[in-house]
Amino acid sequence: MHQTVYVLNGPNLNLLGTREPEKYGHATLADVEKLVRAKAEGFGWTVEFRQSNHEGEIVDWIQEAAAKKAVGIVLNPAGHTTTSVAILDAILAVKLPVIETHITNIHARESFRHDSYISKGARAVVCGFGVEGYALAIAGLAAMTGATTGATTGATSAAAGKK
Ligand code: CA2
Repeated sequence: MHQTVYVLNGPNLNLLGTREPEKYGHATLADVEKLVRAKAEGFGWTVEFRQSNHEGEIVDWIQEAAAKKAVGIVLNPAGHTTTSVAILDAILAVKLPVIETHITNIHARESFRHDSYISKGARAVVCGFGVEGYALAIAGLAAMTGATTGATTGATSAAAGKK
């Protein structure tokens, strides 16, 4: 059965590619979704890709990911990064591996962006690689959960003589 990775995006990331391209690049969130699906497919994973401007909705999705036994979560908490005890508490409660991902290098930006609450619960952090960071986060999650490439379908696994 396919495992699922949740890729969750916080406030204003729906604007990606349409505003401030000098900071966030020209790729849209739909482009990021395509990139993530292609990367995750290589590990035999399906993707729940979502964006919300509402903190509580992100908390609900983190709990949903655990209830559905997701393999892990790639999370760009955006503007909630340095404020959200609620998202941190959800991460700590569910015990799923969370890869905190930022498009920009938050440490090279204003000091108020540096001290992430989310990092206190995340298993790893990716930042500064542009939207390619999402694909790196998927690859990192695969490495830490022992997923292998090539196991894309039951048919190919069966052909290789595996269960
Ligand atoms: O670098 C990142 O991915 C951030 O999480 C982006 C957040 C920012 O608050 C964090 O410090 C770093 C901002 C997301 C807003 O997204 C926009 C995208 C395009 C245009 C305007 C906003």
